[in-house]
Amino acid sequence: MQRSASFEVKAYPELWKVLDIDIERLDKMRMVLGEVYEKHFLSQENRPKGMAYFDWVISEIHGGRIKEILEAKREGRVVVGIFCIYIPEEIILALDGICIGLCGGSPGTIPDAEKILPRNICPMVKSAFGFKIAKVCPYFQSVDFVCGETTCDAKKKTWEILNEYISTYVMEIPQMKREHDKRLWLEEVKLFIEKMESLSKKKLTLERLLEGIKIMNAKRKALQRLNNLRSFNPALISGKDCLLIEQIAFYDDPIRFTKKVNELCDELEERVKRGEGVKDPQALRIMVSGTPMALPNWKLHNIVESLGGVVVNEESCIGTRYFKDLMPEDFSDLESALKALVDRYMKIDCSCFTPNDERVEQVLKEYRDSKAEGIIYYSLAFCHTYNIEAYKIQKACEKEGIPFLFIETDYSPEDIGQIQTRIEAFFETIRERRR
Ligand code: BJ8
Repeated sequence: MQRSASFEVKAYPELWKVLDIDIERLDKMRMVLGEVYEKHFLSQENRPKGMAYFDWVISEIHGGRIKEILEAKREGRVVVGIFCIYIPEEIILALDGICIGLCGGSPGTIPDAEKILPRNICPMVKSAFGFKIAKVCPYFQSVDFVCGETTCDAKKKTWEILNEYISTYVMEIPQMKREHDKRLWLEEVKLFIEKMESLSKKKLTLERLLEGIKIMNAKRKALQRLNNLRSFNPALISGKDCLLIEQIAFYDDPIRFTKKVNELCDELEERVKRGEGVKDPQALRIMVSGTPMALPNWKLHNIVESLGGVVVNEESCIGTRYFKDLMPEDFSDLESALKALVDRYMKIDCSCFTPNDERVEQVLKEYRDSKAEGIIYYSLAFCHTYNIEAYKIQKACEKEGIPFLFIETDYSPEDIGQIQTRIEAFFETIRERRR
């Protein structure tokens, strides 16, 4: 193994061998991750002490958590890889399963994917697919199956090819929210339950489902609590650290994760009392809205915060869209619990739906709640639905007098300079309004 940076993402060559990983390549990737992490995260001043746990998760990302997952598999638990927050985690947990987010946020595996997939599709899809075919993701190598969905064309057609590498189940997500779309989604949820029941050899009961609901509600409440604390000025925690936590939410054990997020929130509440923060009270407060940023995509946050701003909210699936809605916890029968679950998931305002007007309202609400001073709309290249929906969000922002900047980008570092220049000009506009 090569010498590592002083922040070490630990190597697990023996474990990687068992998982049929390209060891040499993953070893190089973990070195790069360690260096980038040290540079962008550990260099921040006055970070809350509670971030030490999340640093530890990153240091163990290629092994520690994998060991836990493999141990759980030995106990008969089913491990499911997902790419979308529409996949009902409550059901996976209710049947004792483990849910792992596999969206790709690294440019490193895109050339692998482009040997098979077209170049002009979403980088998130290419990155994830590349991780599988290059055998450099211990999570992809550990899951029992992956559950894809039909949210966008890039994903939907990629699943057909991904199935050649790993068992790929697909849930059909309706693209409208009429009553018969909800019925279709309920049927899809029931088919998914059958799939999980046959693999786990367990039967879904109301009691089990309530357990899953309670775990997810607690996790989502902790993330809501953290997000609410971002409305204070001076900022108690950087946007980068919050994004990192939102990304880790898709890998970590949910009960431990919830406990650690709540401990961090306790610490941040103490900071409120002391009036202590991590940024200058004059730092420009920016809300990000749009496509999800999967680990280790920290590009936009790095730029915003290196220019003296602070990101105070992510209206995104790796962000508020994941945790804004909870489930009721009182049901008398399984069928009504499943109907409520369908209603809860149908509130997710992904741009793959038409119409999707509730997202406009949600963006404005989050802007007000986070006390942001401007919105950066972030769209991954070739994500047509988010890209097109920017028009409506921009129009609503103009009507409300909210400074708005649209950025379409991918994972390559090539446009960083150009994005920096545009954000600097955007900051100037916001400063003008302050004067
Ligand atoms: S509920 S946002 S997680 S689909 S992969 S749609 S970025 S082109 S991720 Fe998503 Fe579910 Fe919707 Fe959320 Fe666009 Fe890329 Fe498609 Fe994407």
